Amino acid sequence: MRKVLLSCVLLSGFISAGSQAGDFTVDQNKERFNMDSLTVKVGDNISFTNSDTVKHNLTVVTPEEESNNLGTEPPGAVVKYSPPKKGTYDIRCKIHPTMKMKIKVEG
Ligand SMILES: [Cu+2]
Repeated sequence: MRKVLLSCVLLSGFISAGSQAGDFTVDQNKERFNMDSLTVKVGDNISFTNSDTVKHNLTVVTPEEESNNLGTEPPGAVVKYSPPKKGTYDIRCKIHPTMKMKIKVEG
């Protein structure tokens, strides 16, 4: 009986730790990302903040080369993205072609 209870406690601890998504923030300022690359896990949440005085328009290119336009982002806006699977994602701005960064997603 005690053994069963212990394994339930261990299992529930494992499940809650496993489902805890991380939160990351990438800033855009002076038409640049504040980092070249970021490593996250599947299901983590990434917030792209626009600290610029101009608008941006982020596009996520998935490991399968699919393009997801995250829409126009006015100054002060926050756009969120959560990568659905592992692999390397390219983040670009449709307005500023020099803005590029990579997100590496681990399983
Ligand atoms: Cu931009």
